[in-house]
Amino acid sequence: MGGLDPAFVREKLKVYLIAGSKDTSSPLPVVLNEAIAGGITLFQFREKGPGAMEGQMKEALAMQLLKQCRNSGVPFIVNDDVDLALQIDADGIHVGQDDEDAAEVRKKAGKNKILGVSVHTVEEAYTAVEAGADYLGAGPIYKTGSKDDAKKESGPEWITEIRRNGIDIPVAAIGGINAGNGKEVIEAGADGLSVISAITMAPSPYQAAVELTSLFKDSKSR
Ligand code: TZP
Ligand code: MG
Repeated sequence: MGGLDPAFVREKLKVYLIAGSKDTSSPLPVVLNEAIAGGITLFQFREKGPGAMEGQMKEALAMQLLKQCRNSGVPFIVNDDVDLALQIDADGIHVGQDDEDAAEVRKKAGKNKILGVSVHTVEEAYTAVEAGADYLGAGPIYKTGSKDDAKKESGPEWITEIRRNGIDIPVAAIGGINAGNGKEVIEAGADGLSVISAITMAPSPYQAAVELTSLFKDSKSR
């Protein structure tokens, strides 16, 4: 288990926007502001893909987004880049199975940063819990156009399977999730919905965030 109160993490995972500068057509800070106004509860900076920013440009954008998040009480997570996360004192780090080992990241980050780990098998899930993850990222649940090397979609059954195996830590579902299918994912046992395109490609990121938020008002979330 991670270092943070699971109830706190569960609350924060609900509407979890993930984005980098290549995921939006308007500037990312503009989209983030709208999404924050619409009620997102967590943000992950995931600067990936062809033309992604690096070095000082990446750090400057991260600082700007971090400031927006801090001003509105939305925790700020950095994807994969542990050095950047520590450098700017982000609220957390998310790593995949091909990134730095989660137990190492936990050691470097200390107890107070949120640590998320992507998992695709029950074995990986147990290992992530053991490594000190605060939450698991589970997906792709549905087909996604936002990740080139995404595995085949699992359906909400993957969430059910995690729960059936007695893994009770907070889980954020990811991959092809939107306001139309999010409810069944919550009902399968997910604590939160991680989305890229449902918000970044929406005609109104504000409205998209409002609709995702509303799913938690009448769902049987845990
Ligand atoms: N990991 C698994 S699917 C995915 C990531 C980062 C992309 C999710 O993007 P979208 O647009 O919400 O399907
Ligand atoms: Mg990764």
